[in-house]
Amino acid sequence: MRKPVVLITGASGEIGHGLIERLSESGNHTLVTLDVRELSSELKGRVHREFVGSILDKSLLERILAEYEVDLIFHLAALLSTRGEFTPVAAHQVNVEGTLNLLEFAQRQGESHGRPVVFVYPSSIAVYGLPDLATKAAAGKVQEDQFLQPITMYGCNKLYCEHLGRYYARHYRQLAAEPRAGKVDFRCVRFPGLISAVTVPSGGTSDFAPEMIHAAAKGEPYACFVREDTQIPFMAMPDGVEALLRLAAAPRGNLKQTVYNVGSFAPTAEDIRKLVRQAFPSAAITYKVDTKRQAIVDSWPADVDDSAARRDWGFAPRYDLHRAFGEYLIPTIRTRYRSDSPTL
Ligand code: AKB
Repeated sequence: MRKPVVLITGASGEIGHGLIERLSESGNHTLVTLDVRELSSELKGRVHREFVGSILDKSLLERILAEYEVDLIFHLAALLSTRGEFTPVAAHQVNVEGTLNLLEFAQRQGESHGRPVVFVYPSSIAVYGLPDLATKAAAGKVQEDQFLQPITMYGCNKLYCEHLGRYYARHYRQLAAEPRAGKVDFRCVRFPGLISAVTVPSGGTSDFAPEMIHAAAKGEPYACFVREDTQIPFMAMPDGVEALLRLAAAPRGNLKQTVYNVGSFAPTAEDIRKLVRQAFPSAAITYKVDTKRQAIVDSWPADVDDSAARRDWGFAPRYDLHRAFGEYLIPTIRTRYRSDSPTL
């Protein structure tokens, strides 16, 4: 008999780290992970089985399909927006072909055990593309269906995969003699920039905020690559993980849409710098604008309207900007970089 498990792809990344901690603490789930990078030694002990390999490797997915019965997938593997601009074809392969492989995997799982597979997919504010700063300022909190003209490969990939997920959930093989849709229960959140106190991001364009905080805690100078008035939404990692878990657990009937915005606070780069300097008064933070990365961040909304997520599945972030700094980021980061704590 195949074992029932939760599958997490991209498990070694920032979200995977927090998600594995939370799921393993609950003790209710058997976790199977898939990532090209090995899990940290701390996470290894928390999962039932770790597959080191690519989501593009179909024979590896076949093995997982043959051995395990999967009811819930968190498909986190992705190449982010900055990295994707250096390697757009690789980004498309991982972000689109990889997601297609996982959706097909979920479809086959659902067909084999007869239950819909809940497929939780983190999309991103990168799906938005506001044409200029005046439009961005006037738009304020954007809704799910506005300004969907992304300017990055990553944003295009995420937007397309939102549609692919909807296709698998509702219209898969619609002309076949026996309809097969309904085996993939696709649920998507559009994340803002995520800020973790325990991991440092890489390859994203919202990375200026977490990089600034971690550099200050390490006593290193930081040159912020966007202007001080730059504004996009952010969220503390525990709220991001909680959002994924809540969306996964929501009764199907409550979900009126497949894609939901989520957000917590929307500071400018200068707001973040001020809070970092309050916590680390000697932090040397300057601005050295990278006009190309700036253009990407300028195309993302200043904030998102997440009222649908609050209404349909009770999204309620714990941390606003001040609580995120005061109760999560600064205390945790101070401990993390104490000279006697182990490096991650
Ligand atoms: C990135 O910067 O690419 C990501 C994102 C906003 O999805 N952090």
